[in-house]
Amino acid sequence: MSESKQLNECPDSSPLLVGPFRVEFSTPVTLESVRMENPHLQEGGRYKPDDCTALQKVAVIIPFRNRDEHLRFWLHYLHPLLQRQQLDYGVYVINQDGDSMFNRAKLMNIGYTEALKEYDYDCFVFSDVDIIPMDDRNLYRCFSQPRHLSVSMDKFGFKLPYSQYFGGVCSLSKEQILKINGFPNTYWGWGGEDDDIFERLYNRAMFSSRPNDIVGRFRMIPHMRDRNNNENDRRFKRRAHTRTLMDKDGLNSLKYKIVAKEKHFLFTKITVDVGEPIKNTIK
Ligand code: BGN
Repeated sequence: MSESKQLNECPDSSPLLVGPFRVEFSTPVTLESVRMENPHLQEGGRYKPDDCTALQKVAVIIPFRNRDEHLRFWLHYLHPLLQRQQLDYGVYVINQDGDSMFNRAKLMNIGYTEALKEYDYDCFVFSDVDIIPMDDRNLYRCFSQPRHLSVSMDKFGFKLPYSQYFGGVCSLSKEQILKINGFPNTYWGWGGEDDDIFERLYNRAMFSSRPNDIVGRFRMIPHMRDRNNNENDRRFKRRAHTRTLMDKDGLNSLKYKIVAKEKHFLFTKITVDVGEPIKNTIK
């Protein structure tokens, strides 16, 4: 048997990048068409370049519930982009089961934990399902500081809504995630969990690195607020306690049940029971 040939490391800057590209949501896409466009993927939405060794092993984690149409657009734009970036990557859709209030940050913790059971990932990109980059020079990988990628979104007039904003798409290495005990499990409903993560970083002497506002452009797929993702009216009080709660509320207190694990061609879908908010934890 011939030995597998020794590959060189991929270059720091991929020769396959095209820069800005057009993003639109008026032509629907199907899973079949996306599959045809991405013949080099492996089952479960996995890929690695075959002519060089990728610089990082990246798990892309998408907190999810009932957004199949958005997911199709996401897969249509992101699979080709991630391949042009020459990453060794896998796409994990973490699907919240049932109708309880949505818990984005807990789904992120679960995605981190479950992806690591499958492969030795060293970098984690967390992305909302409805946020699509417009420039492939915005690298979906990790940096010496945690990174906020979605800095210039159409819905905010292509600028940051505020300087500490950390929502949308971000990347953290395994080490960076462990330093902050992962993400909070106790933000149910819309808002505040991204600010909690920013505060965790600050408390561990890290900051958010960012691309510039040209490379960092994104489009959001227009939609109505989901059912059971109401504004969390406890978020301000909870956020005020991040510094003292971050060592207790995170990866070390994470509890969930796996309901189903499906390997689709374009992604791995993990459906989880995240439980329900405990009443009156913080008044
Ligand atoms: C902010 C929300 C973020 C959200 C952005 C953008 C809060 C503060 C809670 C302490 N933060 O206002 O969670 O990502 O808007 O929509 O509500």
